[in-house]
Amino acid sequence: MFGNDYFTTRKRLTDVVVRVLALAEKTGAKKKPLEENDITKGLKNPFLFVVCGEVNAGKSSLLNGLFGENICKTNVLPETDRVQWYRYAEQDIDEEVTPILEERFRPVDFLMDFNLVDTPGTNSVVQGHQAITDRFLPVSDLIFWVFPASNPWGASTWDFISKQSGDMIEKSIFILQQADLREQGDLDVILGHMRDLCRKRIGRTLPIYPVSGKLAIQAKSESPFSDSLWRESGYPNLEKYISDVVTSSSARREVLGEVRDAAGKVLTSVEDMIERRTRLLDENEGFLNDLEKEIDANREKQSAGVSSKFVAMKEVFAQQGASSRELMRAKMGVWSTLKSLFVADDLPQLVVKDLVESVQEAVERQSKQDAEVLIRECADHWDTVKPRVKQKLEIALDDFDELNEVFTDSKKRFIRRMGLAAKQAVVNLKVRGGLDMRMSDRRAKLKVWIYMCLMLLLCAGVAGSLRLGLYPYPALACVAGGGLAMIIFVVQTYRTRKAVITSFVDHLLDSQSRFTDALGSDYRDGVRDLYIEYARLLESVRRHIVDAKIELQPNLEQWNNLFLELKEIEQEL
Ligand SMILES: Nc1nc2c(ncn2[C@@H]2O[C@H](COP(=O)(O)OP(=O)(O)O)[C@@H](O)[C@H]2O)c(=O)[nH]1
Ligand SMILES: [Mg+2]
Repeated sequence: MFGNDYFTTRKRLTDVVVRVLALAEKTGAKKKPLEENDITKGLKNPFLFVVCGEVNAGKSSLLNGLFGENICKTNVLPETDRVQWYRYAEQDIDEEVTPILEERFRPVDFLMDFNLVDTPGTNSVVQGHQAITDRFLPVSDLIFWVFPASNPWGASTWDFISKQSGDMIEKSIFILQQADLREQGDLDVILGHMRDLCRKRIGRTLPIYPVSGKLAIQAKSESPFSDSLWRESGYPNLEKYISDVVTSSSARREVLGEVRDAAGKVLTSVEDMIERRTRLLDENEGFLNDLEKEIDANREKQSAGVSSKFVAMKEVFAQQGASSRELMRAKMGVWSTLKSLFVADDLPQLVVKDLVESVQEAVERQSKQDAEVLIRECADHWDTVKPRVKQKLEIALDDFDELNEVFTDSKKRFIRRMGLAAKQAVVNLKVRGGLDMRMSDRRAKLKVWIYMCLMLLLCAGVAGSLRLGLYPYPALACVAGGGLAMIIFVVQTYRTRKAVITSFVDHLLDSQSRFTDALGSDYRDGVRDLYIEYARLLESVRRHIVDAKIELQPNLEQWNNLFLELKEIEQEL
């Protein structure tokens, strides 16, 4: 086919235009310059070739030879009086537009790119067809003036041509048809005369191609294609000329250039849109980061000053000191103490268990309150976040109350964490160890008096039963000694009880600040946990932004490709 370069570029440009429009649609960019005035339709406009000449000059045969299909009927008698306009359609349709113009639609592929106008003849008897021909000439890309080699001097064609304007002449060529009817020598003479006449009639010479439509049709119809006949027909030179016209047609190039420029403009607006969108997304991301920073700052604020939050612990410890004191007083009386000298004593364990339980309970109670306060803080903050997100990102966030459920678990976790931390902190205070030690010290001391008492009573028994010298005095003395030891035991029991209780309670009160300090890191972790849960509420917003960014990526790649392709097309043009 003629002008492959042109058609390849045009096809590429058409593809690019379709993709640029799709990308513009996707990015919301302006498509206007490409859609305006149906500029892209200009791309599809087929080339128009018009054939003029006398009846029987061989015009139809010329076209059949060129396009290799027997579309234009040929005849020794004028085939028709009408101007025939050959165009593409999916099936054969002949349509009489006026009594002298007929549209012939044919399912022949090359007609998509080339329309042909076959005229009946400059010397046709039918009036008015020249007016029709005149209508086509100005919009044509190439005009073939066909002369029969048998007699190229027919006045009607030469008259018609000399009436044409410079623009028409510019796109005209002469065809000396039926060249096979003449010897080469004759042809050379005829061509010389034609050039002279041409100069005379229109003031310049035009390219002249001596061809034989008959041989060209034969060459194409032979199987395999006959190269020698083809060369003999003179068509190769003519085809080359037509190809050059198609490829170098400045009007066509101009259309391609306009479409390319329009596509470039749309692409620029796509770039603007992508850039604007990227900037907006970056801004939104910054906005979201700021929100997250606010949340972080709130978290920091809430994590600080743990000790002040646990001032209530002071009371718990004081209370616990008092209740332990009661318990110890009750369990460290004379009888209990006496029993504890012989049977294992569980008092420290009881005291510590009681302590752990009440401290844990108190911390959990306090933590519950704290968690509620923290969640309320988050809710208040959320109330400020919602309208800002709505305004900036046009995303409607749920009410905090609807999200409150999210915090049920984290609240429980917070309380539990603090309870366990409290338990561990009490264990770390080592109250049990200290108490155990003091109790066993006490027992050791008290044991001495009890043993002494028992020994003396035993001695009294032995001395009494053996009636030793000075009877009964030694026995009585031993009894008295035993009694004294017993009295000392009782006194010591109370004295050491007081000492143990006092030191235990003092130790407890002293440890209180160490205790609250120990809770600090767990409290901070718990607060962080809650706030992580809170910040997670913004995840949908984050996802929204990330999705939009991901969506933007292929657009950017497409933009790049289209930009490069347009650059290449520009170079081809
Ligand atoms: N020998 C010869 N005859 C031709 C050639 N081209 C056309 N003819 C004959 O000339 C007559 C008119 O041809 P046609 O193409 O219909 O001419 P039109 O009236 O100008 O369209 C037909 O009988 C053709 O067979 C050719 O190249 N060589
Ligand atoms: Mg014809």
